[in-house]
Amino acid sequence: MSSDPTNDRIRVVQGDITSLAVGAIVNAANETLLGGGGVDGAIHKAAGPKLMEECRTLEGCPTGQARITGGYDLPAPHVIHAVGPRYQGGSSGEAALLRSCYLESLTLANQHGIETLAFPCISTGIFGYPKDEACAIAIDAVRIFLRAHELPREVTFCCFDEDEAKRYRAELDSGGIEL
Ligand code: AR6
Repeated sequence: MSSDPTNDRIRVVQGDITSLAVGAIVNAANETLLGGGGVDGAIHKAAGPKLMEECRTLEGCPTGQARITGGYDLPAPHVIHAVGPRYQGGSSGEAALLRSCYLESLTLANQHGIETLAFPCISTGIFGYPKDEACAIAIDAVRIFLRAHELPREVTFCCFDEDEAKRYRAELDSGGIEL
């Protein structure tokens, strides 16, 4: 049973984030903002070369922060590029940096009047963040932000596979764990 009222504003879907017609999708980028593999590669491929042209003008982004661009050929009109931490064992500030990615992305969405925002599971692929911990941090950060802000109205966690989607649904239903 859900114990948190922000659950009404949080959705979990399984699939490819590049297909979502939301106000903005979040990219799990790296500090160069010049593309890569994983969801970053998929977003650049679907958005077309103009996204890279705009990213080149941004001159990178530090870990834990985010930058906004257009969405070009994507259904989403904006992309928020968040740079998650590489997992190095957990004692190098990774949790705070991951939390910061979510909060910075939400803040940018709020400042740009974006009503609906979709996140991938930042840092849990190539950057190796343990999935359970990353899920708990993501949900906790989103809940804290939504409690204090009307925008974005709705946040979607777009999980690439069904196991990840199950993890998010279970975490939402559990009402959160102690972090
Ligand atoms: N839609 C939704 N989720 C996806 C998609 C997709 N199309 N493709 C992959 N995922 P990753 P990171 C999931 O590796 O760990 C890049 O090279 C994937 O299953 O994309 O933050 C960047 O340039 C996983 O759950 O990002 C950076 O260098 C999640 O997205 C580095 O990888 C994140 O996996 C960032 O690594």
